[in-house]
Amino acid sequence: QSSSVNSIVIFFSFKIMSVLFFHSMKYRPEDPRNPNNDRFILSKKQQFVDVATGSLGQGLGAACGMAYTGKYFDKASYRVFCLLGDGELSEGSVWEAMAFASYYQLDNLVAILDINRLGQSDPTPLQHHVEKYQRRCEAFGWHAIIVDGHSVEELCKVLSQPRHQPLAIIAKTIKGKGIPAAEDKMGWHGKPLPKDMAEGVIKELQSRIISCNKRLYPAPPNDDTSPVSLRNVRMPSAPSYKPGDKIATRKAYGMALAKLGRYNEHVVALDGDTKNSTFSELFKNEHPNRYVECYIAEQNMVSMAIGCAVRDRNVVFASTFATFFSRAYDQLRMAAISESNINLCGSHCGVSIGEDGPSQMGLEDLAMFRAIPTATVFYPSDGVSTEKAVELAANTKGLCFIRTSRPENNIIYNCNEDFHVGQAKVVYKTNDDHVTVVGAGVTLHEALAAADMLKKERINIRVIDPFTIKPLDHKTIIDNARATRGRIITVEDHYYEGGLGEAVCSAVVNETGFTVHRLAVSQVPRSGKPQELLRIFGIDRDAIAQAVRKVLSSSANAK
Ligand SMILES: Cc1ncc(C[n+]2csc(CCOP(=O)(O)OP(=O)(O)O)c2C)c(N)n1
Ligand SMILES: *[C@@H]1O[C@H](CO)[C@@H](O)[C@H](O)[C@H]1NC(C)=O
Ligand SMILES: *[C@@H]1O[C@H](CO)[C@@H](O)[C@H](O)[C@H]1NC(C)=O
Repeated sequence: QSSSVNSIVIFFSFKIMSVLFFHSMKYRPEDPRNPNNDRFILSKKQQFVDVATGSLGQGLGAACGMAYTGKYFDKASYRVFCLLGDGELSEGSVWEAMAFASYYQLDNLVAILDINRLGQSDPTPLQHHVEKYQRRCEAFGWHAIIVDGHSVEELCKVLSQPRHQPLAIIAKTIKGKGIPAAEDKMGWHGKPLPKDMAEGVIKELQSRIISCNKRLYPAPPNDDTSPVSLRNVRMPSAPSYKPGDKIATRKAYGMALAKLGRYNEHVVALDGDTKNSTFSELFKNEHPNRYVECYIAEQNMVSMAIGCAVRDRNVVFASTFATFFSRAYDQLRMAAISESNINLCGSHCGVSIGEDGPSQMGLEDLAMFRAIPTATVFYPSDGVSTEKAVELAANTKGLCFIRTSRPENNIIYNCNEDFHVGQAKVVYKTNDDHVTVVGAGVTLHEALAAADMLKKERINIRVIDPFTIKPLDHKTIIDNARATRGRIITVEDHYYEGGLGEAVCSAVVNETGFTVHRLAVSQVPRSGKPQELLRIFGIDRDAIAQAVRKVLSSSANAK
């Protein structure tokens, strides 16, 4: 039963798929992931080959990543074919990808638009007006050809043409063709045919297969894609910061990425017109051929990253302001489903960016990335740990997010300090501490300043830098907090929901006698000076010192 249902679903794009797989594509059928093979992306639903689809509108962006890699990084002859539905052409992300492909002249990319007139609950807005699709594609810089999507001859012919531009094949089709009861009719989307109807259709299909005794073999690909090894992408030397140096972690990110790229030729960087804010421009300056400007199209940038990382061709780092990854959250969620290995750097986190105001502040990004099962979330607090985060991210599977800050802060670590994913650092301690404070990024520095202030009042606190928020080092936090009678204060430049404080709460949920007091941003902020905003939102040194005093006086009262 289930195999017959699959056959019928495939049947809807039967001719297009057959022509691609038995006429146009070059590949080794016994080795589907061979780097020389042409790529195929079934954007219009179903899990297939390199990237998971199903959330519509994302396939062409991933296809752009594969085509860009083929043309500019691998410099190989494989081609990329992407089959799209007409329903998903209402997604803006498709048109971000269309603009990208023509700007970068991805002449190794073919998009086949299956114009079957029907979506899920309604006909598509343009129905069968194929000439309107053609004009749109042409306006985006593509060569666009209309064909009868049920004509094998027409499909073969158009797919054989030489190309100098990305090619859009606008295939006019009838949804459910060959099944009289379902042909061109609403109400059949995603539904299996009833058993008797399915049997009839399968019989009809089989009769056609039997009548053809010619065997079809795909053409083998050219073996012109060099093997790549992405194992052990290392920095050849330790960071070279000096105690007393001040640097913003966003700048340390750019310096670290440029350094990593110096010794590893498959490291590539993407950015969305923010390179002089995220400092990915330091990578671009040194490695211009391995930098891809994705312009202000963050959804496409994330899909591009996924496409570039496919088949382990590149170690990809994509950067923008942390907050702008929120508009690509669906792409990030799908990256997890695709088991994609991509690295993202979000700069300008929190209110500490200052004057640029709330629209530019990343205040939800920890919540967003923590919720993704395959994600590792780095939140480095100085130049040394940022460089280590970049190196670790390059070697960590899944989706890695590095959260960077705008203000300049002191170097706090020794250059030979060892860092690991899931390993926190105790950055300040005495043998008589009363409260454990967990901070990261700018708030770690505020916590250190609070420790100095409180020392004058003879109150000692312990300060912990989690380094990774996910996975969080439960053991270090619990062991140290136990030494401060279970008293914990968390302080973060992020909204309360889903951030550092909630991560620490869930780490200690089973401990008895622990209390967690959280400091975070509770309202939509405004523009202001960084230090002013830290004070107004209660996450600066004074707020931390005050919280420590309060925790101590309330536990004294409780006795
Ligand atoms: C979604 C998003 N991505 C990136 C940015 C960062 N950013 C702010 S202004 C700007 C350039 C905008 O250029 P344009 O639209 O031409 O504006 P104009 O030159 O007229 O100021 C960028 C990339 C942003 N604010 N929003
Ligand atoms: C980025 O570069 C542009 C062009 O040189 C400049 O106008 C802009 O101020 C720079 N932005 C930042 C944040 O430095
Ligand atoms: C808390 O205890 C429950 C029940 O034993 C366990 O499943 C869970 O993993 C524990 N959580 C943590 C964070 O230790």
